[in-house]
Amino acid sequence: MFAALIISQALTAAPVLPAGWLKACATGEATHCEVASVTTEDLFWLNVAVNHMIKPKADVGGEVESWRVFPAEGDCSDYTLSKRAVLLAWGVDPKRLTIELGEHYRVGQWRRHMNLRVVTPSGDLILDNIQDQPYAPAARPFPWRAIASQPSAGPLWTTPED
Ligand SMILES: [Ca+2]
Repeated sequence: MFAALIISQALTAAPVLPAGWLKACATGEATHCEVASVTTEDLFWLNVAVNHMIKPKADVGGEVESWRVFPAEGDCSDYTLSKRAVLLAWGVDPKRLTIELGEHYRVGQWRRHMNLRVVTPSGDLILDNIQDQPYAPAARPFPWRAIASQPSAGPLWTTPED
């Protein structure tokens, strides 16, 4: 209930994170985007902003999966890369950011999905385009089976631990 209230406010309130600034920072068109620190509240607002800036659209079947930063329309990979790009522009340590590639069980079948996992002082949080509220790995909204993960500052791709 509380989370639903926050999300409702987020969608009706004046933008805390201007969309143009987020996009410019992520694409390198704006410089000096670093912030002193990134709180869990900042992660929430970032997740809300990006989730509502990109119009949901699945990749066309049969084509190579496209991963883009702030396209007008896109899917989970595009939301994930866009959030990651903003956090890197904000100066977040790349070691705190992991792209999670896996499958979640939703609407009766396993579906390929991608999230951004962020290490915070109070534990990991996952930024997902499925919902605006970031969540802990133990509180995933759908059953999840991991395929691989890409720590920004680590090996290219690894088999995740969970
Ligand atoms: Ca994609």
